Amino acid sequence: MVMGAVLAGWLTGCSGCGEQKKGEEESAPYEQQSPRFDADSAMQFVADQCAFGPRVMNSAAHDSCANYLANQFERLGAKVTTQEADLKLYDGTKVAACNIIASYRTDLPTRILLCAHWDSRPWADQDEDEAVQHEPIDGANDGASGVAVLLEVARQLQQQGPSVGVDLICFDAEDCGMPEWDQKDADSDHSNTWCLGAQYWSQNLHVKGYQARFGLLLDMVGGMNTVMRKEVFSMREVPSLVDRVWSTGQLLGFGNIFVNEMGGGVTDDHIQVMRTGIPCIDIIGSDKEKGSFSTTWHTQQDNIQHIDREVLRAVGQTVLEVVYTEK
Ligand code: AHN
Ligand code: ZN
Repeated sequence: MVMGAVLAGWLTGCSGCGEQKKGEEESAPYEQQSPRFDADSAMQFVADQCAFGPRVMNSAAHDSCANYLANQFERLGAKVTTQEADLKLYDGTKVAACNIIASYRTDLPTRILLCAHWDSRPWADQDEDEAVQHEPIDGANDGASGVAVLLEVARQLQQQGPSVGVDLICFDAEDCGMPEWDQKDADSDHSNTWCLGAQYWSQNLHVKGYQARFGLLLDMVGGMNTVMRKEVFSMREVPSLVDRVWSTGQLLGFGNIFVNEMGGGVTDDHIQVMRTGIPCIDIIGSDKEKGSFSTTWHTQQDNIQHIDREVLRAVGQTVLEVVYTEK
């Protein structure tokens, strides 16, 4: 079902009246190429991850979830590679990180990269309530949502093989960047304290000389009251890819989510992916009204109760359509 086309037909008065007025050209409705993205299934993948508890570095929940993700992707027919790394947080804390990579059609040299981070933030440093700021968060939106879309995409890739190779990467240790209370010098650049798993991957590719035609990063793609604004670095580096994804979303009827608005610039895993020469954009949710990240961002409110499956659907179906229209 293509909402945009139905609405366009209604506006020109041709829907339901049987016949098209003479001389009036109605553009053919967009014909979806991809299998149907199941938002209920994606929602279950969010719930499964959240059920482990916060997936923060060096926790039992983190290890259990790593096993879960590798097992799920294997069950879904992917070739799974795990990349383990001993990394250090901004304060010197040693952490055992694990990037999880699921590959389809490894026989094909032409590849597309889809990615998201799977760890959750160890601190709710944006929470109004100071008492809970040092507690870890569920990261239902910030973490689990992007990975849930990747898992549902994997389920579809298993059922209908794509005509290009697809690699799904779950990056670890994205979200342990320096918390507010340790940012004593507001001017100094803390950007390298984020995206540690992706930094490691960019310097230790899982396949020697790995390349992909392009990459799509999914971050906070399931929050309530969310829209996708065009991220600054994505627009600066690969505007044609941003245009393609946004216009695909709009053709599928998700113009309410993929809006023609600019957002801010975000220090995110796509910057690390681009260091390898792969053009990569960030599909990142922000608050419809606020213009910045969601009100639940890095708070204890980032839980399953604040996930909207229609946002998961909009992003998931759009990503699938981009994958299945790539020849
Ligand atoms: C910063 O706020 C520096 N980066 C945002 C990247 C991020 C954090 N995405 C999700 N959580
Ligand atoms: Zn975060």
